[in-house]
Amino acid sequence: MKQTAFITGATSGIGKATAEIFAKNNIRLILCGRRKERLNALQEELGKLTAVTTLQFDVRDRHDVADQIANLPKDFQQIDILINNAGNAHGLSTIQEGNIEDWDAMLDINVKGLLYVSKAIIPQMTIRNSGFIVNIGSIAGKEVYPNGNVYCASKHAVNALNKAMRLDLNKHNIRVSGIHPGAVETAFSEVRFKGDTQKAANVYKGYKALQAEDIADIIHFVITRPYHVNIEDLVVYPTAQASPTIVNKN
Ligand code: NDP
Ligand code: 8X3
Repeated sequence: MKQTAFITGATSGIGKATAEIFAKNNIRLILCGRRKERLNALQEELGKLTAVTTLQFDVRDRHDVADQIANLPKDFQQIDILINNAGNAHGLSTIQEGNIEDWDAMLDINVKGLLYVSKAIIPQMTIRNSGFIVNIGSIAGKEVYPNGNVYCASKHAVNALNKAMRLDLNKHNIRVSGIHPGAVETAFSEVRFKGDTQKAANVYKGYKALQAEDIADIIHFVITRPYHVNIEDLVVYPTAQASPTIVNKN
């Protein structure tokens, strides 16, 4: 039987590339994001390869998240794979100069949003005693770097929640995997630097950063291992990057 995957942050970057590789491999898709026109375009394109439905919500709105997931079309109600990917960094500054709205956004989206979506989906997995959850963390969830403070804290929380899910869901045969990428060339830096495209482009200049497709490929590998195999934690760097702050640039 075909599996159904629920992907948050499917409108861009890693989430979109994951939707594309899943579609090519006949996985049915529930694609989520705030940008409706992008969701429509994906439904049109990937709908040629697999069954696709979309949900437009902000992961911060827990009532909307719960309502929309509870009211999925009947043939999309069973979710086999959850990809908790929606997230971003907002700002890059010292703790003393940090912007409180940015802190709220990162904690509300990256941590609480992930929890709201998980809370709406995990119970059906525990009833069936099967399911797969992939949490997209970051190297920022493994190491703290200067000026990364609250983004790093949010991703450390994702790392902790990944471990917590693995422990609590163990008796339900639910597989849980955390993937922690280094620099991936997506809209991530544009969001972090609030639309400053020059500053964003500099992050990926002088070396070959990871591409969204590299991470999507790894996610697909992780979810297609035999049932008895659970890849619990993966840290993925570009070859040129040795730590959050050490990048071998030309
Ligand atoms: P993108 O900016 O390309 O994608 C972010 C996605 O998250 C978009 O689809 C966006 O959709 C969605 N999103 C953001 N905020 C919300 C919200 N409030 N509600 C619902 N959806 C939201 O970045 P990436 O693909 O790079 O990021 C994906 C994940 O990977 C994030 O969790 C990020 O922290 C993580 N990551 C990224 C790295 C990188 O270097 N790029 C490295 C390590 C981890 P929309 O705007 O339509 O809502
Ligand atoms: C994104 C990678 O190093 O900018 O999570 O935090 S980093």
